[in-house]
Amino acid sequence: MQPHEHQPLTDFIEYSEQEMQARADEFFATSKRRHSIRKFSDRPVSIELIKTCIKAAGTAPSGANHQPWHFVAINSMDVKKQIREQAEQLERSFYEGRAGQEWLDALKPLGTDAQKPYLEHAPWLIAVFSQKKGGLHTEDKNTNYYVHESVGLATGFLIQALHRSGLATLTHTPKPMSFLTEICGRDRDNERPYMLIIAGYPAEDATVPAHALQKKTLDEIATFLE
Ligand code: IYR
Repeated sequence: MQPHEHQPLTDFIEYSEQEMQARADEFFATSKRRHSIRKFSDRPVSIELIKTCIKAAGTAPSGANHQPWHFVAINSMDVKKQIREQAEQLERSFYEGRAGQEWLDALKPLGTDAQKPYLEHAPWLIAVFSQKKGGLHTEDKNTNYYVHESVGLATGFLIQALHRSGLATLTHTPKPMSFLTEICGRDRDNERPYMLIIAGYPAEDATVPAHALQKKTLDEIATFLE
């Protein structure tokens, strides 16, 4: 198959309208059960599961199908420790002033602070990197398009894949995140750390902030022009 050729769509599945609604209902119910948690168990999770979730993330749509992302899945105790140390150092300066009062007030209902023990306790940290240059082939050095949008979509796919597999997740974006480039040994010229995803089983005493359970209504988030 030449790159410019098209092939028939053979894997689209058509459902009855009733089944479609049931599937949408089920997906909504499942998505509603995903909560960011900040207390993880150290119970191990197989690398195979993580690999499959990353493969699912890699199916996300992307600008010109360049797939401008790279995932570094970290289970090494030593690397997780380094990440925790560096992240906590940054978070301390964030909470001690860099954030500013408005941001600190916005975070109050979540109860977050500079302590990030989960960065060490959770079995897996997945560092997501975006790539400025690339292409369909890893070695390509063409311009990538809609990089933020593409990597955001892939990260969303990853979070859903992890959740649907039965893992709890948390997104983490320490600022600046450049220390992840060093620790993960990535190319500082072409790649930017995009987000850190923490994945594992929740600790027995994991909680969800009431604030995080308040989701906007459909009327608030959507408009229908019929
Ligand atoms: N990165 C910090 C602060 C933080 C910022 C936002 I916006 C959040 O939604 C949650 C936390 C931290 O992880 O504590």
